Amino acid sequence: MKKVITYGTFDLFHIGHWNLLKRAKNQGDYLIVAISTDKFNTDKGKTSSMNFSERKEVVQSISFVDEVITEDDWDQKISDVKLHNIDVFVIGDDWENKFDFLKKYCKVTYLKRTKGISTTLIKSFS
Ligand code: C2G
Repeated sequence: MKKVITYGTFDLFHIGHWNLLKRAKNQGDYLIVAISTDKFNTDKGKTSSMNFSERKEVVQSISFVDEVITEDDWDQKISDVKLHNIDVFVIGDDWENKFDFLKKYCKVTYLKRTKGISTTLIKSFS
């Protein structure tokens, strides 16, 4: 079984998140999504409209998402990859090269972001 992991806040879930998760799942057979806690969001300089449990509930409800874990800090990725026997790390190309250090442990794939949609944009309409 080929295991894939990806990380994110997934606030105000939209088609960009959906496309990323769908393509991430297509890289293997089992998809783990690590969702940023509210505290880690502040570390990332982000405030989300939806709190952690709301964001987790949405992502967990997606049929092709197999497991959801929490993302508490920047430094958990290597231990996550080892602990969960991850084969592929996937994230959007806005992070291009930022996680190349994981190449020692698993395949690293940066996927094209979906154009024209972002949580910031959605917030600007509200
Ligand atoms: N994404 C995308 N297209 C968009 C918006 C987002 O492909 N239009 C992708 C991002 O590239 C990311 C995922 O959807 O892979 C989640 O996006 P965010 O919730 O903004 O996550 P981010 O703040 O980038 O968190 O440790 C890594 C961080 O937790 C990543």
